[in-house]
Amino acid sequence: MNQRDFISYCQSELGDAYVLVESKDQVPYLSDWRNRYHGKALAVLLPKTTQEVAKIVKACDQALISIVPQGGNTSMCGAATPNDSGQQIVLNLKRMNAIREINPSNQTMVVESGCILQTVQEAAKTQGFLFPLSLGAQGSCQIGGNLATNAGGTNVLRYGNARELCLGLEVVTAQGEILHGLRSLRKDNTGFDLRDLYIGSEGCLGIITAAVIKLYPLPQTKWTALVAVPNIPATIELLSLFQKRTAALLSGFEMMSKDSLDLTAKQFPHMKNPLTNDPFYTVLVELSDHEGEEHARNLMEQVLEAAFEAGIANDAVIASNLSQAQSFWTMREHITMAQAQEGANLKHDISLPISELDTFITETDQLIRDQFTGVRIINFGHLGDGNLHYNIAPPLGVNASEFNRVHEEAIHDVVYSQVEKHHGSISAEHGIGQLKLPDLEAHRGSVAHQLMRSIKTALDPKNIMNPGKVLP
Ligand code: FAD
Ligand code: 2HG
Ligand code: ZN
Repeated sequence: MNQRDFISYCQSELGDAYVLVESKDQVPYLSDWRNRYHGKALAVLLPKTTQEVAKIVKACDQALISIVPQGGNTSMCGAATPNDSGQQIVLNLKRMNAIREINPSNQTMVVESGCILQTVQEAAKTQGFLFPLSLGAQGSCQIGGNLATNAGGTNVLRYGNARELCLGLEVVTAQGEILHGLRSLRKDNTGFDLRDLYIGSEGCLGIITAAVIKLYPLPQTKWTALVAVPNIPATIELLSLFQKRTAALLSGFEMMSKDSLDLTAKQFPHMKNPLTNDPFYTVLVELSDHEGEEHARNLMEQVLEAAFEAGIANDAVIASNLSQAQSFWTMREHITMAQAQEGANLKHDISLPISELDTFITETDQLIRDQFTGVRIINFGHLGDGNLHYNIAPPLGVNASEFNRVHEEAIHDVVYSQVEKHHGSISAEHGIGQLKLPDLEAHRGSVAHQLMRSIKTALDPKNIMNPGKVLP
């Protein structure tokens, strides 16, 4: 099948309206969220059913056309952007957005991969359930993209990341076969775990078309506080204190440095930190509870009191209503938007053993400040998971693209060697995509890298699934 026959075939299978071949129609699908990568596509395809996806993949397999699966296109590492050859197709799942089933007694939901995360959360809520995956991009990212990246977010310390929230998958393999794995089982040791292979595979092994996801009882109350903390050791002690005293009630523990909140207030002046005296670090703590209002509120007050006594907190404000709690979260989630508005920046989505966080930050801050005078370290993240977003913005007044062109590699080298030294990961939750592809082998080691390669070759021998991402 040549390319022209391929396009005609897609048009006959999907309908002309869902095969975008004009450049003007393709624009939203060809660049990444951070505007770092720009590609071209033979066509952007918008299938509606699993059978349509299977037919397209079979045709791609025959015609040797490579496929870039795409969800909400919110990847932070260029994972869903085609290359600039114009020979790849983008297969965007947004029309596959049905909620196939909500099963209250099994506490599961079957969703198609193109469902927007927020829609999934809302559908669960209407039945009295919580779907806990929660991230700043939830209004546009899709559940298929979340599973393909094993997304994390702000609820991981209580409920786990996307992998832990998924029981089964329906996948179209690289040969266009349908793997019917929508099993709603909490125990299932029947051979190798295929589901876990596809989760986190960033579109390089197959296309996730539907998933069985786990639901949880909706908490009756949530209490949210902002806490001023003098330094990182105090932040870690505060985390331990909350873990000991509130156990499973602790559902959020986010850290924001002074510089990250200053930047957010600069770009969004109505999002000022309500804590006065410019704390060095501000922690957002959330407790989720299934008992009456008083229970978690009392716990929050008691733990904060203990924290003041121990000298690990200087100040705190407990949200008095839902809208104030929401404003705390909005401020936290706008750090990324503030950075984007300020200009291009260098991101490091890293994780470390919590016991290493203090030395990592002290040493790395020093190294970066010594070697790159005037840069701004925008450090924030999911501290409860040991996950930092250790981002570097150029010095004020300096052209960002020029600065990054000259210094990007050297800055990554400093941060990533520190990550190695402290036994961390160079990608906690955003994935590898094309951004971190050159760093993966050195980081994971040649044996792990070769095993990944063997898996890729076994499942996608013609290398048509998202080539150029994750593995070279
Ligand atoms: P896309 O960006 O479209 O694709 C991502 C990868 O998945 C690509 O490799 C793509 O090929 C593959 N893919 C997509 N759909 C499928 C499918 N159906 N089958 C197979 N492969 C597929 N991430 C976090 O983990 N935690 C956060 O807190 C977080 N916050 C964010 C905040 C903002 C403001 C933004 C812009 C991004 C954030 N992200 C975060 C990153 C991003 O939102 C997540 O990686 C998300 O899971 C990607 O979903 P998506 O639907 O946009 O996928
Ligand atoms: C978050 O936690 C996201 O807000 C984005 O993972 C992080 O902008 C970033 O670096
Ligand atoms: Zn994050």
